[in-house]
Amino acid sequence: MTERSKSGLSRRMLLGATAGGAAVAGAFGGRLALTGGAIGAATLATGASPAVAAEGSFNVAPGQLDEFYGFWSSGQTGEMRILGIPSMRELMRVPVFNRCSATGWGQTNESIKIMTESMTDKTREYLAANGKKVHDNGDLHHVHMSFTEGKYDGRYLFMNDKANTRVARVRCDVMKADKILEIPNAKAIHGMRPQKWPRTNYIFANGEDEAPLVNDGSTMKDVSTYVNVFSAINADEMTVAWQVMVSGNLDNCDADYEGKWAFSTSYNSEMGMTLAEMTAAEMDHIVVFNIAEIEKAVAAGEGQELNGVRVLDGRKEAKSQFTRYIPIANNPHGCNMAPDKKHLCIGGKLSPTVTVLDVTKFDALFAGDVDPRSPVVAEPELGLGPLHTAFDGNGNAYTSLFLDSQVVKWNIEDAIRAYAGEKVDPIRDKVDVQYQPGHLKTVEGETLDAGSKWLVCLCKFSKDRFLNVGPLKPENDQLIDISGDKMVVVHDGPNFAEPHDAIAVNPAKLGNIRSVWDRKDPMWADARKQAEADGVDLDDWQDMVIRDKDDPTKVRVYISSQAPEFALPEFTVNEGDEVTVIVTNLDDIDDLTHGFTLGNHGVAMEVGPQATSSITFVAAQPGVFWYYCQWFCHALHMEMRGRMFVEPKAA
Ligand code: K7E
Ligand code: CUA
Ligand code: CA
Repeated sequence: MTERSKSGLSRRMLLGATAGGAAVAGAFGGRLALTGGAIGAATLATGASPAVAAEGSFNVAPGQLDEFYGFWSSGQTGEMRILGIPSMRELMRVPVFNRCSATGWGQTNESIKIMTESMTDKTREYLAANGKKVHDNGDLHHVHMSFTEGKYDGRYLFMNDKANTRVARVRCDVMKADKILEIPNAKAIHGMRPQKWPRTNYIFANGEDEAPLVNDGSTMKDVSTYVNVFSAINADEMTVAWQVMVSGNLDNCDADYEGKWAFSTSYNSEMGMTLAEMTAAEMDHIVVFNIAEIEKAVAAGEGQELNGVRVLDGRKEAKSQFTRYIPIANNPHGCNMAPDKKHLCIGGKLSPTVTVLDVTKFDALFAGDVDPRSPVVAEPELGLGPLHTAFDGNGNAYTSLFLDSQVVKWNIEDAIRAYAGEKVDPIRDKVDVQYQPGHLKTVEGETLDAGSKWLVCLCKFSKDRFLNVGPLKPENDQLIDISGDKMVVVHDGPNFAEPHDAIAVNPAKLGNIRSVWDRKDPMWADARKQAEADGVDLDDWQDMVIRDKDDPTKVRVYISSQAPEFALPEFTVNEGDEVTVIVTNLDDIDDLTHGFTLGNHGVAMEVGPQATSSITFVAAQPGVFWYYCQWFCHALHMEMRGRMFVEPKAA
């Protein structure tokens, strides 16, 4: 029955096979098969029928606004999404690591600058060798907001790209990315969290894949030369502040409420290269990073400088004051700091437990020779495949059970009492979700403002929940009402590949969101400088074509737009010219976006109210080409168009 892979471990075992046998499957007791109809049957049997679901209440009628913002990752789509909670309506998509047909992200000069200015030289050379400027993809797992004193402050959102080892920042005032940083030395940024206290000075970023630190081919198969790298990013400047080498890979991370620690889970303390090797040990670990000790060493110039970054050695054998390793049952995943400022919850994944650590006991770990497990204050057995944990404001935790396809609500203090030997059951409730949940989030649950009304649960499989759309199915982001004693699933939200994580934020924290751009926005500072050099006033009516004095094959076309007209109904260039079209939207009305699409040239961009956007291409084909505004802006939007004439080269 089981499909054995080369490693001898079957995929179905890890996903919860019905057949036992191997140690892993045995540990799970494998209740649900992923394939076949077992999930649906199990769910019906436990009574999650539509009648039950209808008990939960939420109603966001047409025209009504949602209570909360949801900021969603999109995994391999590479963008950030904004949803409304509780309606789960998708409000906006914000391209970040991906390229976007609608907005021209990855095409406009402004976005290319953001995507490339903090790229390593190696990547720039690699892309150039492949005829590209930017990567076409990203894998965005985690979106988190900047903090001030343990609470969201509405300034920025930060997010990782596992695929190309990047961290990006999105400005909350305009909901556009303004910095994309490629992290040198590390590989595959996965877990990523902002420092919570006193403010987000750092973004902590885990390197998931291990590799030689100087990865130039001089050593490749000798695994003993591999390291994993933990990075701290200066969140204001979006530069790498420092890095620490660690033993074992790094999965998820979080930070405390005192600004003293960061911590990361490691599922591969074995430093294994195959599945069997990565799951071989009884225990893996979490790594605790001592921020003050690291900062001191960085200031003193300890360690080595590599690709412009100070790298310290925090590996086990280095026995440094930078790190401590706390053994945790095999292959942990989630890493979530509770809003009680004290407890850190580690999802067991292959173990049915969540390990609760008291972070106030971490000082002792660094002070002397104590049992590395001494900060463990509870280890409740919650169900199969615990991944991530969310928190409400009342001392309860909510853990996703991947294999059981459930969310379990449990009480942290009761779990601590049970661990100390008292006869209490910390589990308060369990609810079936559809199916195989990963991250889950309460409103502002990773902050001191944790809410107790909604829980969003991001399920990896939707299976039978929606009309069949072909072999590729949507994910299922479910909304759970947690305001009562019983959790109630109240909404299914199909979602495209592939939300890993989300946060929910009170709109009161986002009072700075603009509807119209500031004409002086730094986003198009380069275009403004160029316009000044060209004697063009970027804030006034523009309808000029300027040929570069030094390089006559370069042409700049300045076009202002005001609904429903482009200032230039036509312009002429020569075949082979490098043309830069700079469009400024002079409309200053809420919701009045224009666009510029040039027919048969693959050229398109969004130009928001009061914004300037520019795009550069080579006019390689002679003839007449229409450009048009692709954003419906006016009753005469169709008429908002013009012609580019490309004069043929003299034969
Ligand atoms: Cu946050 Cu999906 Cu990258 Cu867990 S990870 S599920
Ligand atoms: Cu301007 Cu459509
Ligand atoms: Ca392991």
